[in-house]
Amino acid sequence: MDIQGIMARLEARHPGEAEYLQAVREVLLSIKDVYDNHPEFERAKLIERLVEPERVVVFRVPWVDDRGEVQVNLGYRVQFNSAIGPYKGGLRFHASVNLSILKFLAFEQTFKNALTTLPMGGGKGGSDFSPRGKSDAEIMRFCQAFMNELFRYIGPETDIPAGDIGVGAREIGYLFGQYKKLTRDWSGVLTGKGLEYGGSLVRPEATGYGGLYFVREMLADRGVDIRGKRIAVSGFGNVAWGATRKATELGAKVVTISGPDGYIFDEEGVCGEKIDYMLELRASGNDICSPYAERFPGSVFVPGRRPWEVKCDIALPCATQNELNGEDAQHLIDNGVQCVAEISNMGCTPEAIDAFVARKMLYAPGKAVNAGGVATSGLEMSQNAMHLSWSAEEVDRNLHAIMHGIHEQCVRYGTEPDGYVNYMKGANVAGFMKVAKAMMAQGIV
Ligand code: 2IT
Repeated sequence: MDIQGIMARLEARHPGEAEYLQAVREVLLSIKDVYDNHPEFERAKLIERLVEPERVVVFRVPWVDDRGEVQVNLGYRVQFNSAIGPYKGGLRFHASVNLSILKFLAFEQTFKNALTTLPMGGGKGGSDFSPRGKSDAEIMRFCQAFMNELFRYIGPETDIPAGDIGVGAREIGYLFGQYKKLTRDWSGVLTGKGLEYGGSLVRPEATGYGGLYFVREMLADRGVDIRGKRIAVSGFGNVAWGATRKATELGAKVVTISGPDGYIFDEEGVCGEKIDYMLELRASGNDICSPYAERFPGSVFVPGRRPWEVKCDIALPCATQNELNGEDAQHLIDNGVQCVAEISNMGCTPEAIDAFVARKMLYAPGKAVNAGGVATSGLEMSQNAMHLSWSAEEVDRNLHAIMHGIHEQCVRYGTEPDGYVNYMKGANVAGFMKVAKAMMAQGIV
């Protein structure tokens, strides 16, 4: 595989799409050897097809704010790959959203979904709409306006969106209501729904819980117990919340959470009512974590900085892409970190990953670690299709088994001759091989 040539052509065709190009480069570097062992892939121009989305829909979203002013945002749905199932992936509402970010997320989602073993293709969507400071009525009107266009492109067997940054249970409810009104169809077209209308138990917790199940297996492989470990978490949203809950339940101590305004250092641990308070912080719509320090006097707010300067055994990026760079990696390494696992998508920059892998440290990428979220969305789809709902124990048992299976795939495809498990390589190769075989079987489409 001529990685340089492929990347040069992609850069010329999609100039400035930095996150997308970063995600593609990482996967190509990981799969090169396997790919080169399959000349039939080259003849079928498999990579050239795989790196381009099957379809991208971009649309305007006009809505009226509380002052009566008309606002215009952009809406997107990137339908990246449907080789192994209908497009599946979240919607992100954030001021930073652009095509590059959604293409990287949809590309990653394709391999992540393959790793879950469930029949789901890769997609992602969203808008540059910022929920920060918006009223509930504004959120509802925006969601309705967004669905007024999106509904044409999605369906329970076509494309099933869910939440991501800025899209939680409330937004999914408004989106679902509008889809149903427009189509007169009650269907499992979105996941992350409320429990009263087809949602699945454990879906809110699933990304964080699955992440911790995965981390526990990574540590266990090296004979290390998670109990008593100090964990640095970033973010304070749904993913950080689930991760903090499960980490605490497993006997570890979470000493940080963070927001765009800085981070909270809590030596006593983010536990008990403090974890519930994360939900309140989130619901405030303010996108800041600083109020935590006023509420819990034992903790300290460190403005304008990231939590990776704190001494910890395990670092769990749970906020957004590229939130842990080479310098942060060096701080963590100097402070003796043992394990870094991305629960956010592409949480580490390539420089940070290189630093961890060069030292043969425990490092695992988002597409493996955070796959529990979308996997549980897949379980929600199954329940909707069967018109029944499973108990929390049943869903959690399935989630557990899926995360165990992903860990196994990473070990199988990522173990190097000296025994080091390169989780990035393992996840990329395992995910790629499944999608590649499905694409080969389906011809040039
Ligand atoms: O990044 C992700 O995997 C998600 N935001 C969840 C996607 C889903 O369809 O549940």
